[in-house]
Amino acid sequence: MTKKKNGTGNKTGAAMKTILSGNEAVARGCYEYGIHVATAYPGTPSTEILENAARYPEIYCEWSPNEKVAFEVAMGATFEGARTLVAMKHVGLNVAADPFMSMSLIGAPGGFIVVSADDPGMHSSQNEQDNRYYAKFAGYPCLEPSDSQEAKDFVGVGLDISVDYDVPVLLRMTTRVCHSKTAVKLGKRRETQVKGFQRDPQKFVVLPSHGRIRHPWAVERLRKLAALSENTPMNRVEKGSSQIGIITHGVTYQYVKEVMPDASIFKLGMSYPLPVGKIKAFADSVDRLFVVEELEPFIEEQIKAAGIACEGKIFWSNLGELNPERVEQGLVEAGVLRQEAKKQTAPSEKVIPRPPIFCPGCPHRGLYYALRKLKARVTTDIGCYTLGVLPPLESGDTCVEMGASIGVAVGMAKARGNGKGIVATIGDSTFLHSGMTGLLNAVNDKAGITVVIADNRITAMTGGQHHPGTGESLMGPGGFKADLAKICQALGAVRIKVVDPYRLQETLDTLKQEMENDELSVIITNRPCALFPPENRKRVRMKPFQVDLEKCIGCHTCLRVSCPAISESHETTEKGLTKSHIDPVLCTGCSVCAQVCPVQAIIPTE
Ligand SMILES: Cc1ncc(C[n+]2csc(CCOP(=O)(O)OP(=O)(O)O)c2C)c(N)n1
Repeated sequence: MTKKKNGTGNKTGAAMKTILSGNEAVARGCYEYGIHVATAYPGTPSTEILENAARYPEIYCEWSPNEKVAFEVAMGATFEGARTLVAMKHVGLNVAADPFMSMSLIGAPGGFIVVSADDPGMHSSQNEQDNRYYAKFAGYPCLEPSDSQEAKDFVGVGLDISVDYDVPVLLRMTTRVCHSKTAVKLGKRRETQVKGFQRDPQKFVVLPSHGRIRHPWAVERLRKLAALSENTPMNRVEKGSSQIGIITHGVTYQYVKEVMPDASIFKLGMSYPLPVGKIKAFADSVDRLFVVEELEPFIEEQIKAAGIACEGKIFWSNLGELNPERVEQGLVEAGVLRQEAKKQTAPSEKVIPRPPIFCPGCPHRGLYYALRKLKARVTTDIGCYTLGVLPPLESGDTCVEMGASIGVAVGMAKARGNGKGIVATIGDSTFLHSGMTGLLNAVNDKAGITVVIADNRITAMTGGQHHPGTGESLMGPGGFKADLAKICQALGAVRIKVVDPYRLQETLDTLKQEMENDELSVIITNRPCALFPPENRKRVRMKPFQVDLEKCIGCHTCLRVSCPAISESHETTEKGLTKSHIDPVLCTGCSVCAQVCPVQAIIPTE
C-alpha cells in the first residue's frame, strides 16, 4: 500500500478551519467519523470523494468496476460491522438499484452511507433525475447538505442514524455542493471497532419467508425515523417575518437566504422522512407558505398530501438548476418581491463557447475518422469517445447509458436481419462496467455485429481513474490488469483483432473487413489515452508536426480530424483558400492529420 498523507495536511485536525469542496468535505467526514471502507465508481460530480478519501491510510478505498459492485462491497463491509460509504453519480444509483432496494429489509449494522451526487442542470449527465425519490422508494433517510461544513457533518450524523436505526442513509449531494468550496472546521478521527458479522439468516438472507417478517420491521423503522425527523437539529426553523414562510433544502437554502433574508425559513437538512408535524406548525405561523426546491416537487407533494397548503412549482419549474436569480424571479411572480432594476450578477465578459472536442493525440480520433469514412451505423456508449458523435466527425447514432452500445447493436441487427455495417463502440472502463454481459449475449445471439473496444487503458472521461484493466488501484500500484482480448475470448468471441488507431489505413481496413463479415467480431484499439499513458501517467509528447505552407492547398481535410491543435492560418493559397496551422505546443505528434493530408503537407518538425 503506497497511500499518500491525508488530503487536508492536518492529521489531528483539532479546531482548525480550512476551505474544502463538498466532495473533499465528505472525504474528510469519512476520516473523522471512522469510516473503514469506502468504495465508488467514478462519475461527475461525485468523483473527488474517493480520490480524497484514498489519501487517508486509515480507510480502505477502491474504484469498483461499477456502482452495483461498489455498493455490494460496501454493503458486505457494513454486514461485517464496519463503517462504510459508497459514492456514485445519480445515474450510478440506477445501476446499484437492485442491492439498494433489497438492503432496506436487511439494515446496515456497521453504519452505511450512500452518496448520490445529483446533477441538476445536466452539467455532465444525460438526465437530471432527482434521487430523493430513491430514499422514499427504499424507506431510507435522505440528508441534504447545503455547504461543505454540512457535507462533512452529515457523514457523521448519517452514520449515527444508520447505526442507531439499522438503516442505510442516502446522502444526497448536488453539483453545486460537491464542487463549491466553503470553510470547514476540522476534527479528530473517531476510531470505531469493526464489530464482526453476527450470523442471523432471517436478517441477512432475503428469502420471501424472511422478507415477510422483515417488511413490517422496516415500516416501523420508517415511523421511528419520521419521529427523529421532527426533532433533529438538521431540520430547523429560522424565524423571520410572519408574512412569508419558505421551506427549502440543500444548496437552495443559500439562495433563499440571499434573496429573502427577512423571511421565515424552514431549512430541511433531512428531507426524508419529512417532519410533517413541525412543518404544520411552521405553516400555521406564517401567512403564506412557499416550497423552494430544486428539480422535482418532492417536498411540495408530500406537504400537500398532508393537507398543508403551499405554493412551489408554479413559480420554480422542475427544469434545471436554481440560482439566486431564479429564486428571486419566482418570488416576483408570486407578488412577494418587486421587480428590481436588473442587478449585474453574471460575469460581464462574454464567455467564448468551447464545444467539447477530442484532446490532441486522443486515440479515439483515428477510430471515429475511420467509422465516418465507412459510413458505419454506430451505436456508441458513454465515455470520451461519445464526442465522436459531434461535428466534424459525426459518427455515432445512438448513446443511452453505460454499457448499452452492444445490446442496442444486437437489437438493430435482429430487427434488420443481419449485423453487417453495425458497429458498437465501447470504452475499456465501460466494457468492464457493464459491457461484458452484452458481448456474451451478442455471441449467444450470433448477432454478426462488430464490437470495438476503444481501450485507452484508463477511465478518461472522469479524469483518469483506474479500473481492473489498468494494473493500478486507489491503494497504489500492483493492481490486476485484465486482458480484454482474453475476456472477449472467454465470452465466446472468436474473431478478435487488435489495431493501433494511430495507424489510420490499418484501422480502416480492419473495420471494413469486419463490418462486411457475417460473424460477430471484436476489434480492440490499443493506443493509450494521450493524457494518462500507463508509463508515467503524464501527457504524451512526441515530436510535433507542422504544415509545410509551400505544399498546403487549403483543402482543410486535416481540420476534419477535429484536433484542437490544428487551425486556419493567415496564409492563403492563390485561390484565396486559408492554409492550415499546427500549434506545436498542443500537438502531441500522433500523425493522424499527416495521414489524411492528400498532398503530404504535414511533416514532423525538425
Ligand atoms: C452509470 C454511470 N456511471 C458513471 C458515469 C460517468 N462516466 C461517464 S463515461 C465513464 C467511463 C469512461 O471510461 P471509458 O469507457 O474507458 O472511456 P474513455 O472516457 O476512457 O474514453 C464514466 C465513469 C456515467 N455516465 N454513468
